[in-house]
Amino acid sequence: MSQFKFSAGPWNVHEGADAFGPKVRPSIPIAEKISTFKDIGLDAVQFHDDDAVPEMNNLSDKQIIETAKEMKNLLDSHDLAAEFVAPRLWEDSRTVDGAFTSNSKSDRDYAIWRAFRSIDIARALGTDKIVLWLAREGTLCYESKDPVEGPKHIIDAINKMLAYDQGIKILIETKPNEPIDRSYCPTMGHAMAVSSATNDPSRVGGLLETAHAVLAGLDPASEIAFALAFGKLWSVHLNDQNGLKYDQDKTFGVENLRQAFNQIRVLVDYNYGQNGEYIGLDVKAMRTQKVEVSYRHLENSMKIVKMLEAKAKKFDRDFQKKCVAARDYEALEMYVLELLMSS
Ligand code: GLO
Ligand code: MG
Repeated sequence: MSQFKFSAGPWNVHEGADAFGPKVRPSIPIAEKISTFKDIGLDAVQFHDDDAVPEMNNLSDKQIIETAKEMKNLLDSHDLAAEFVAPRLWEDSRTVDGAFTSNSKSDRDYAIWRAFRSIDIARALGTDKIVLWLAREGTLCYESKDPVEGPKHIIDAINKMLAYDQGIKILIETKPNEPIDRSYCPTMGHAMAVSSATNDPSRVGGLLETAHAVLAGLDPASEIAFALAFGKLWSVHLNDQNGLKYDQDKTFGVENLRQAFNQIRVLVDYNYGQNGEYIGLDVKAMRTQKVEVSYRHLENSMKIVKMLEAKAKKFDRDFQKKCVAARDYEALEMYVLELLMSS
């Protein structure tokens, strides 16, 4: 029996378009995705604000909440929870040069409007978690922005969100680059620093995505552990990444099994999930995958998490202690590899 609950977002079942080619699979309506999420064993759905409320820029604040309530009814009918809502601050023409950190005051005001609406939508969906994936908060041309003001704008925006709703929690999803060249909040260490500079650090934590840590040249398990050390790991996006390329969002564990094992081991050891946290899967199917099997990457990721969870529970701590006492880390390393390769 797994200790974990799982979630994914509608964007994790997609049409396969990439920067160099068009869609290769038909679009699946969100209601069908949600129903299939339940069938494959997910417990919750992750949302961008406009996944829950399409065309929200054209709706009144009241209409936005009413539409979100319809989505809540759909979730309830499948006995699924909403994990979080993330304002989509990277597609509108007013976020071309960043959102909270745009050089334009009116663009920054739009970003705050979207952030507040995300909070309204989260409340209507029954969650208190807001994820900030700070996609365009940084620079394409280093000299174009004040690099000291950038992080301060992010802190100001978070303070406004904390004041707008005294109960919400903000999870900063860190990523070093893509689509922005240089991000103002690239790692978990940055997220923890930003958290401590806000008006209520107890409500500002982190979400660590495996691929993003790899893109930063960091070890995902250590990034997870760092946030755990601060009591601020409130979600994860498990996936995998083959080195320093574009953000691949591969099935969890397929590239670096030992690194995947150590992510799960630290989550198991520190009883991740005890406060209702989910294992979020931020994975994308390969472009070659046909539509009939376009959920397989999610099912495989869940299966790999559970298999590694079983391995983590089997991990022989007495043997580990002996190796540590003898400082025989070659023996410990071999034990880990044998554990992973044994049936
Ligand atoms: C992209 C991010 C993206 C976010 C999602 C929720 O690199 O991983 O998928 O996780 O927009 O914030
Ligand atoms: Mg992610």
